[in-house]
Amino acid sequence: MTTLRLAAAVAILLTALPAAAQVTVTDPWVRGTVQGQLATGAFMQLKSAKDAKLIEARSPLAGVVEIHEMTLENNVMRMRAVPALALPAGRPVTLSPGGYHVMLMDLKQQMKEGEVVPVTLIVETAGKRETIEVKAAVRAPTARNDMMKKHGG
Ligand SMILES: [Cu+2]
Repeated sequence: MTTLRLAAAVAILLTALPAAAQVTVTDPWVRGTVQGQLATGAFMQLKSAKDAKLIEARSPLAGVVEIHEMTLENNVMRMRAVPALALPAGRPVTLSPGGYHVMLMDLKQQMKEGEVVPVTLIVETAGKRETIEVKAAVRAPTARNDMMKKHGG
């Protein structure tokens, strides 16, 4: 079992390395939470050298992580999970409050301003998967918190 896991880890490492420079992540941050709040969003700008898509995100501090999209439907902002977020070659894609975001749910601890949240992004380019480790800084839980209410968290 250990050997298998090691082999898997090496395989992931080998597939990740050649593509490591393909996607750049700028200004990653996480909205801070108040005590007892179970969900928040992670935001950043992604730019891929080649056509790619963000297919998955993970964090050790969240039990469930999804890629979400916010849309205006009948004058009401709604968010929903999307299976993937397209990253067109050379074009920056912004994850921001009110738009796409990485939803961190089932939070294991309070997100305090100034702390750093590790987030792993899985990006697929031409069938190959790349793992990107991101360190997102926690910012104040103020402003435009309305998106959180829709999750009941
Ligand atoms: Cu969301």
